[in-house]
Amino acid sequence: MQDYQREFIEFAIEQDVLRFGEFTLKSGRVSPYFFNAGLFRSGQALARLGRFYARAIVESGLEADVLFGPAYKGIPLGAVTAVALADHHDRDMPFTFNRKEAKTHGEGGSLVGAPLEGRVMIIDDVITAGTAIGEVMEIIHAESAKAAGVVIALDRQERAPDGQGGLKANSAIQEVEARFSMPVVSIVTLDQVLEYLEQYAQQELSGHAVAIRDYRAQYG
Ligand code: OMP
Repeated sequence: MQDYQREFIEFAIEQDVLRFGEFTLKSGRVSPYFFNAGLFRSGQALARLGRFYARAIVESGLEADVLFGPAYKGIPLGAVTAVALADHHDRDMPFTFNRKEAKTHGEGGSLVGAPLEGRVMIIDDVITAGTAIGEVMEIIHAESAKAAGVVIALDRQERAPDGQGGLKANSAIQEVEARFSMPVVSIVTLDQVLEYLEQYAQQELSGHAVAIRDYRAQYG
């Protein structure tokens, strides 16, 4: 794990974004941890978050023509990433987001910002089963654009629920990569969160690693 990844995990815990307990996921699974990106909620936290996303993009070597932040949570994430790429990496990339409901007056349509064309880099929060990303791909394909990849904060490294994808031995992310022929890049993975809890965290936090390992054995 690189230093910036360890710093990101510390930052997420400090901001209460990464929490431990009992959480029911969109997929119905009951998870011993949850990552709520909506709790990065001050100017300073968002600025710092953008720098982590930008760093992950630069480290990945992924190239694209436009950044896309899917509604709702991807909108601020995409915006802060675009700002950080410009401010810290000298990359001034076009940025687009979508509305969930298409507007029928004024500028019309459901896309706002730069045209969604060429290679699109999707900025999102978390992929668990890969359901949300399927919807985003429909928007990109409707514009005849091509997905360059997805950048997320946390890869939960879970299997897709039965009945989705088909390659059951693979993780939901591997299925997303195979189905849409694009890479998924994350700032951190669950393995790195576990490594952090087991090697760097205070005792009151390191205890959560046991429950997470059990969960991973079941769904990972
Ligand atoms: P999938 O659509 O199943 O890949 O789940 C991704 C979505 O689940 C995210 O966009 C969130 O809305 C939500 N989620 C989190 O935000 N954090 C988590 O730790 C877990 C989930 C989840 O419900 O799986």
